[in-house]
Amino acid sequence: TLAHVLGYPRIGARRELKHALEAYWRGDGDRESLEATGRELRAKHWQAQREAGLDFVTVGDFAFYDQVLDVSIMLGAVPSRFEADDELDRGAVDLDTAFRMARGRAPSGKPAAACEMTKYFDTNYHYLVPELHAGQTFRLASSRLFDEVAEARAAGYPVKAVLTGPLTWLWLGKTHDETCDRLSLLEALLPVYGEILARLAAEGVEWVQLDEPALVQDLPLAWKQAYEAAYNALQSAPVKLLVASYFGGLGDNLQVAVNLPVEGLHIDAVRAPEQLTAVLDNLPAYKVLSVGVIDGRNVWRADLATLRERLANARLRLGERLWLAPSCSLLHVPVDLASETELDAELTSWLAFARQKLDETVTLARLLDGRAGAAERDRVAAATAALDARRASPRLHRPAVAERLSRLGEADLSRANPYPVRAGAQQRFLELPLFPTTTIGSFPQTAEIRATRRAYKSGELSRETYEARMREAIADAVARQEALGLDVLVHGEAERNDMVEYFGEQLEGYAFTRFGWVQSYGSRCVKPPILYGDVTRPAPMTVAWSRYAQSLTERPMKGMLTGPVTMLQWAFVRDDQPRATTCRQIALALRDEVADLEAAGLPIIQIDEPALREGLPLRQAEWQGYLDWAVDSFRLAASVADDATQIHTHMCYSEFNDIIAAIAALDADVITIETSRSHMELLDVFRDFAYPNAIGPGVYDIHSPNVPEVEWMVQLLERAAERIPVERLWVNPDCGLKTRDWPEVEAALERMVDAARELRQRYG
Ligand code: THG
Ligand code: ZN
Repeated sequence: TLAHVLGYPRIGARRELKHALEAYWRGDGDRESLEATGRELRAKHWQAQREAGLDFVTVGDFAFYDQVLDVSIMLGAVPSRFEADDELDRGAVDLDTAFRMARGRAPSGKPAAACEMTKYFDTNYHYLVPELHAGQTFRLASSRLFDEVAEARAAGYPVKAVLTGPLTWLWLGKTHDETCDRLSLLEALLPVYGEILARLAAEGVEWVQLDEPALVQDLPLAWKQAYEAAYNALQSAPVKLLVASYFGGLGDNLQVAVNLPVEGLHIDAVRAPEQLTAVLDNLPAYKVLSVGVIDGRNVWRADLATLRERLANARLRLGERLWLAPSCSLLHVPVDLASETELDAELTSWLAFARQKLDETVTLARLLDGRAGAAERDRVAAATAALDARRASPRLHRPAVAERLSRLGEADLSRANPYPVRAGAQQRFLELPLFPTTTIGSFPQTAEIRATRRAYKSGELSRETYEARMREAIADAVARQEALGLDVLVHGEAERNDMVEYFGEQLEGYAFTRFGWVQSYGSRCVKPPILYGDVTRPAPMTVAWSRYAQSLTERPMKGMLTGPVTMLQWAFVRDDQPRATTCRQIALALRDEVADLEAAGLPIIQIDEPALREGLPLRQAEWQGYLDWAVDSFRLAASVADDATQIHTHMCYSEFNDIIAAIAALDADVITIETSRSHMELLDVFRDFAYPNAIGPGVYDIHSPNVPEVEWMVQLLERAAERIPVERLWVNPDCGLKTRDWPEVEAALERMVDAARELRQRYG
């Protein structure tokens, strides 16, 4: 049984890639030292794979920014606004072009619209969306992959190359012109894929993995047929192809997938264990089946003894044609558990990060082959003992939590009165003008604020000094907002590292790591907390900061919380109970925080749910089940508030069409959303649905450093007013401001307040 991985994390155990990239972008380090860091990281990762005993090293999973972007570049799919004059002549696209596409710079150095970035399937990883247009041509425009193959071969490693397959690459792309169907570009694309495969063969590669996770989604008929046609066209390539599906089951695409004219298929047997039998029953006799059995999306240690039993039949039926791997690329888990010297020993024994998952994969392969020695047997025994201990651990269960959940009824999920009644009570108390102005919550995280937090965490700064400094930052933010004339203020979140990690650190049932970074996009990483046990809130989490902020002003202050779905979605979640149950537990903890904020005198409480939409299952048939518990969880957290307390929520994606009913069912009094880039056309769905509550459509794009014009924002709000009654419109930026700096924030907000005043005159 051959053991391999679909991909390995590339940031490095100490985020070496992040540091090298940011140094290069700052101008502190040349291209050669960046390339050297890349080579060192690849060498380390291949060595880890071989040390663990994998049969191949995987080449092509490395990328300086994003692996989908690298495929776009290899295919020559570079939008013209990024193309340097001499690039076409040179024939190869430069790494700096890739960075310009990702970061939004023209070759001249002037700003250019960056390529759109969006979530990769249902992960928290963002890829750069391929920009497609009618009549597009493709060409082999980068030799990076071949160079990396040569690098691995020179080091003596057996190589399996990987890149995104042609259908999934098109599936992930977007055309801006409605008349252009992405699929129409396939014919032009395939010859370049053919060329890539031939070049890989010439470099001595036997196996090429083509990632096709689109196979686990609902595909239109034309796409299913295109799979067949595309792989027929690639059949003559002088390499063996392994088509990799992951993140779910093949479902109605199973026949298409098993019958593709390729030498191997990878399936995800973690998310969809039930499909193993069906695939075995349908797999042509010549084909390799790579079974993804080690969880590539979570951090729990694998139950090797149980997996061995589950796979015995597959081994019997497939013999040498069975391969083993983690379910998907290990990009989505932290690098190495061995770095976590401060995590308690018991919890550590329940976990496996990328490096440990290599060992698990190899051990299982050896067990199935009957070539397990003492080392493998020890590993199995250790895993069994740790998992038995985990199941029996009193740290997992807090009976009071289950009991409290079981006592909840419908009444606990609803506010006392419907929105119109609440809105009246709130207005009597808040006395806000028409078109009230506010911001989303965070203000610039200055270098000083970050340094203060680091110094406090490392013990250099006392708690008293730290808290005093944070109070200064809050007072500063409040003073600036008063001077700007904003109507509803925020404290600015200086004390928060990340909107999920901050709460995770204060809740029981969560653990957090020191080096458990996972790439989010480019050089940016997040450190998802590990949700291992029943969730409780030992003490209020935000009340002291919010109360202090409110004490500084007569104007209403918003208390700021991260919602239960986002807390779940951006964490590594326990796998021993339904996610819905875990989400409700988080919601209960937040419910207590809402009650405490209200009691502390905060008249408005915002519960952010930016991850609500990305939590949608990859198959539409499962959407409603998810939305039901997701909405219930939000309502459970929010509905403890009095009628007169105004509940806000914020979401920062822009596709509401699919889920507008669920958004309305949240029953937040005010929702702030990202709309500026669509010229308010996104509000059409709210109008058509007759969305009943108040909306703050973002009036400027905070991702751009440009300061918006007053007249521009006035026009946007007039367009909004054509769709939403003015009594229910708010005025705000389209997202939090923590990544910006103060001068541009103040300049933009000043104009935003002017725009609101102008509108009050027109509509007042
Ligand atoms: N938190 C978490 N997940 C997220 C976001 C978040 N996913 C979606 C979106 N926001 C991703 N955006 C970012 C933006 C900035 C950073 C990470 C993800 C970032 N990270 C710091 C870095 O890499 O240097 C580390 C942060 C820290 O010091 O804790 O800047 O907001 N969970
Ligand atoms: Zn946002």
